[in-house]
Parts: sequence; C-alpha cells; structure tokens
Amino acid sequence: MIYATVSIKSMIVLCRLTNIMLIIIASIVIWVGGCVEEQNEIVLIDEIITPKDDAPMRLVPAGDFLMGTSDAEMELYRILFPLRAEGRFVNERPQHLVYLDAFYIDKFEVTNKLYQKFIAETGYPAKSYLNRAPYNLPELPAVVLNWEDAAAYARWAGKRLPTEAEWEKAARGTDARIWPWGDEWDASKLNANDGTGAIDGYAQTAPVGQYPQGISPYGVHDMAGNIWEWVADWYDPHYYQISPRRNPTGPPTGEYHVLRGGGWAENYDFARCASRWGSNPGSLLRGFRCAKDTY
Ligand SMILES: [Ca+2]
Ligand SMILES: [Ca+2]
Repeated sequence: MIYATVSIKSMIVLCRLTNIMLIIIASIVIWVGGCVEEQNEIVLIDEIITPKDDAPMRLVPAGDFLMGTSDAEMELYRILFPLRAEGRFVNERPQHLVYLDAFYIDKFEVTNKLYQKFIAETGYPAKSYLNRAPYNLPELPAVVLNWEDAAAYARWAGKRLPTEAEWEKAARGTDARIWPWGDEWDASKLNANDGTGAIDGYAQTAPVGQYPQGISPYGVHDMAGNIWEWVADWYDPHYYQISPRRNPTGPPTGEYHVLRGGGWAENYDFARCASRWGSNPGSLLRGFRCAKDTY
C-alpha cells in the first residue's frame, strides 16, 4: 500500500495525544469526585504457571484503559483501510474508558497438546475440535469451532474465558495502540494472511509464540493473528453505547459470542486490537486462550 507516511504519522501522534488527554481528564474527574480507586497493596507476580494445564499466564494490572476506536482514529482508518466500508467500524465505537480489576491471561493460545490432555482426562466429547492435518501438531493452537468447547476447557483448567474488555486490554495496554506492538503495521510480527507464508512463515496456523517481536505490552503472544479467539461475552455491535465503566461482562444474552484478534486467513484490519466480531461456529480460524482472577 502506498500512502503519505508523514501524514499518517502525524495522525497517529494526534490519536495518541487525544487518548492521553482523555485519560488525564478522566483521572481528574475521578479525583474531583472523590472516587479514587483503592490501591491494591498485594504484590502480584508478572507470570504464573497454572498447575492443571502447566500453562504460563501473564499479569494485567488493575486500572483504566481506552477500549474501542476514537473519532481521531477513524480519520486514520479512512486512509489505512480505504476499501473498508465505514460501517465496518461502528461496533468499535464510541471509544470509552474502562476500569478492570487485575487478572491473569494465558501467555499463549491453547495448543493441541493441552487440549488433548483435557480430553484425555475428562473424556469430553469435543465434536468441534478439529484434530486433523495440517492443524493437529502439538504446538499449534487448538482449532475449536464451538465457544462451548473453549469454555469447557477453561473450567477444567480452573480458569475462565477472558471478558472482551480483558482481552482488549491484554492486547493493547493503556495507550490505545492499534496493534499489540504499536501503531505501525509490520507483517513480520504476526501470522496473518500472506498467501503461501512468504512473509510470516506460515500459510495456515503457526506454533504458538513464534513472534516475540509482536507481543503485547504485557508480554502476551499472538493477540494479533494466528487464530481468532473466543471470549466470554455475547456479541452486541452496539454494546459500547451502554457498557458499564467497571469490569464490563457484555450483554446478558445474545445469538453469537465475540471473537477477537483475527486469524491466519485475515488481513491487518482484523488483526487490530479493537477489531471485534461475533459469529456462529464453522470455521478453521477459531481457538482461544484462558484468563483467571488474581485471588
Ligand atoms: Ca501467514
Ligand atoms: Ca490469536
């Protein structure tokens, strides 16, 4: 894609300044209102290993972050994604400030190795677990078409699926960056659609953790690309208009659950941290990772 680099960088700087101002204003409002968050005096370690599935999890500290897409970012997206209809981004707006308690999230997508351990121990009949070539190597992410199969694994592991807000904060941190590594697209930092794999090395799913240069601010891998990830929430494209300020958990019911992060067959638009989608089962693109509380 050819575009005006200087102009785009200026717009990114504008987006960052706008976001910083929003956070400062919100902090002042909270302070004036006497609503200063209680300080958690418990020291939490950055990385833990959960005993059931032996999976590393990264800490995402408590605090505010900006969720969704701002008006300033929309101006940028009109340049970055000229072929996308503007209505495509409606479900990411308005951008809003969200407070989340601290939580842990899996450092990697759940692999075939772990999902098969879950099935072996429980006898769980995962009809939608596609354990076949070329998706069945141990370190590849488990392709789990159904949300219920992802949730069942999480329960077995003593965890849960992340909320949609937790997933987005774990992916982009507190500066509202576009992709987990920052604001400039780099096709070598994730497994996305590059045809035969000439750029990122993989034409289908990649073993988890292959792109350490593309990790999120909290050290979480493959939040962009490789495989779409089921999260706990039901999908409502208009939910951000009514989302609560603290620990949102999505609408009480719905037709589909939310998927996040884009997959190996998607482009750089869907790999954005704010991109959201809800859908039925039925694709080779879907997996998941787990979260858990810190207490
Ligand atoms: Ca690829
Ligand atoms: Ca992913």
